[in-house]
Order: sequence, then C-alpha cells, then structure tokens
Amino acid sequence: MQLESYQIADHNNSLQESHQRKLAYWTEEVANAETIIGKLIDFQIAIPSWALGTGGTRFGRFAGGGEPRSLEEKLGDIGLLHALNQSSGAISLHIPWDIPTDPEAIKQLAAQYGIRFDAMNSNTFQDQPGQPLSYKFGSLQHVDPAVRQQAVEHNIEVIRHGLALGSDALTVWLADGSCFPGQLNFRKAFERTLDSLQAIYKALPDDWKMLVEYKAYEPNFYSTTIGDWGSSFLYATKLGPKAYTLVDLGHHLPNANIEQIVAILLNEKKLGGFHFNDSKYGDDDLTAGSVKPYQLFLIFNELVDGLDARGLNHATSLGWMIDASHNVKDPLEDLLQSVEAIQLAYAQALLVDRVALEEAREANDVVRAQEILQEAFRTDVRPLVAEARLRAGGAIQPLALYRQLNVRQKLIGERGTKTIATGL
Ligand code: AFD
Ligand code: MN
Ligand code: MN
Repeated sequence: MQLESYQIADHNNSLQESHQRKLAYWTEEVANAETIIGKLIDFQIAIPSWALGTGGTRFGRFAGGGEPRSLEEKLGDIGLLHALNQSSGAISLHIPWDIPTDPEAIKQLAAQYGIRFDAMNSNTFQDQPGQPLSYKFGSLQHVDPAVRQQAVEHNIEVIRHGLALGSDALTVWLADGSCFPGQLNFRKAFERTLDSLQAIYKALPDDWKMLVEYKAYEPNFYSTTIGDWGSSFLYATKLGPKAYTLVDLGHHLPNANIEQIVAILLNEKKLGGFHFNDSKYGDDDLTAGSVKPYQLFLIFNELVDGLDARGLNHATSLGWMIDASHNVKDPLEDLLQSVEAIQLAYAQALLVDRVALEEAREANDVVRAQEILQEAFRTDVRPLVAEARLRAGGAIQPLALYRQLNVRQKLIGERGTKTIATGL
C-alpha cells in the first residue's frame, strides 16, 4: 500500500489551525526554535528489518496480520512510516534473514521510498538450514577453529551484501558466552573472539565502520563474552580506528547509568551507534521512551553535549537505530511511537541551557543544575516536532493518520492474516 500525498495534505489541513496555535508560543518566545526545527528535520532514525513483524517471546508469538513477507514488503512498510513521519529514512538489514535476490532492484525500490541502507547485521547466534557447523557453543569464540572460520566468513559475506546495497557499517552482536560456571575459559574466549574480529576487520572497506554491540546476558546466562561497554571498548580499541562501540539501551544490568557510559565513549571517540528501545528488567525491547522517558532525555543530553564538544554533526556522526519488537502492539504503530519519543528527547536536549548548566556546575549549585535539566524535560516540545514533520512533508499526527486510513486493515487485505515476517 502506498500513501497518497493528498491524504497527508488533507490530514494536515484539518489540524493546521490548532497546530499553529500551539506552535505560536515557540516562534514568539523561544529564540532557537528555528535551529531546533532544522536539526529535527535532518535527524533520521533507521528501522531494523526485524521490527516490522511481531517479535514474540520464547513462550509464544501472536502474529498481528499483514506482516511483510519479503524484503520488498519490509521496505514498503518503512516507506509508509517514512511517508508519515519523514524521519525513518533508513533500514538496517539482518543477514541471512534479508538477503536480497536482486540488490540493484532493492536499491532502486529503497530509493523510491527515500530509504538508505544503514548498518548491516550479521547473525551467528542461530544455526541456518544446511549450515555445516553449529553455533551452539559460540561462534567467534568457539574452541574449534573451523567454527570460528565459518562465522568470520559469514560476516565477510554480510559486508559484501552491504557493499552491493550502499551500506557503510557492519554491526556485530554475538550471543557467545557460557551458561554455567566452569564451562568457558574467559581469557581464551576473549582472545579467540579478538582474533576472529580482527579477521573480519581486515575485510572491512576503508570507509566502513564496525560496530561492536555488547549485551549483559541472554541467551547465555552465566557469562557473555562481549558483555559490557568495557569489553566492547577493549575490542574496538584493539581493532583500530574503524571499530566502535554500539550501545543498545536494553543491554545493561539494572540501574546502569547509561548516560555516563555514553558520555565517556563519545569523549573517547569510540561511540559508533545506538539501538533505541526501553525496558523495565532487561532486554525487553519495549517502545523507546515508554518506561523511562527521563533516562532517554538524559542520554540525549549527553549526546548533544558530547557531539557539540567535538563539533560533530548530530544527524550523521553516529548510527541511530531502533531495536525493539514485541508481542502486543501493531509493529508499525510501535515504531511511530518510538521515533516520536526519540525526537522528543532529542528536541528537549537541544533546549537545555548549556551555558547556565556549566555555570551551575562550576558553582556546585546542585539545585540549579537539576532545575535546568528538568526545565527542558518538562517543556512540551510536541509542536516543534510536528512542525519539523510538516515542513519535511510528513503528517502532523502520524499515528492518528495511520489509524484513520486503516493502514493495518489494508495491509491484511493485501497480504493476509497469517503472514510471517522473515526473521526470528
Ligand atoms: C539482539 C541485539 C541485536 C540483534 C538482535 C537480533 O539487540 O542488535 O541484532 O537482537 O534480533 O538482542
Ligand atoms: Mn540491539
Ligand atoms: Mn537486544
């Protein structure tokens, strides 16, 4: 299904008056409103191909209907999102779930929707049909060099697919680790993983980035070989200048201070990318900003501060991606909510009075510092984000329009109720 521009225009016309009323405060009262709107227009958030179907848990999966059955249909879904919000102009593919049969045709289709190819993801956490050796006991860390070699070659193949599509980054997330004390020699597992990563790094084109994702636990429950930002940072440092750490918000132990981790990695020039989601307990993959919006704001506060301190472009210096999918929402509605939550946190971070904040810090004025942050966080920036969408050609209220147009019903009509998205 394709959205027609008149549908967006009609929707925007019907909301124009109340939108302008809300926006008036900004244009009259806030000096940097125009700058913020410009930055919001530039800020694109990549959609992972695996978030377009119902995620499920290990206890079950409740498919919602009309899910994309192919890479072409996944691009179609992101095309819909992007038409609605003009902020989802990138896709992150997972190999082998998304191997394009005709890369040129896929590239053209993506271009029609205004979508580019963000980081490519390799998969050595599952065995694929016909695969000679198993990853049951790990991939890049495996005790058997033949398994490690197979996993290295897979990653190199992922780079090749990415090159054909115009991507410029490889994300490596490993399930490698151990389930029981005594199972693994930690030192050897670390060294073997480094060795394997080095072999992949050698095949990385000069203008590519390698993003090393860490995760505290699951599917291994005793140890994870790249389990925290420290080990990811070590690998990224040992690998070289093209390797960076990727922060997935759900991959920390409870109560970790993610904003501090982000600040330090960015300052050390080793922060490469982000996977946005939210969680209550662990890798819950919930909608960004749904549980801890203040934490999301604090993270963006450090991102804006750190990027500005190094004179970096907010939109292009890091890889921005959502990594969320679960059982109980329409995946497209969920993604619209996540993108909006990310934009709100970003806009609020842009509002922070950084000069005043620094002064408060220098004076040890703790109360004032908190007031400055919360002043920004408690400001309703929704009209600004809507205005950015409007100017870029999107809808003032993407979610409302999605529902008005019965998009999901139409997708079910086209694809059927019992479709399964390729992937997990
Ligand atoms: C994992 C990681 C990740 C990986 C994905 C696969 O967050 O980035 O690619 O799930 O579904 O938990
Ligand atoms: Mn992730
Ligand atoms: Mn995850």
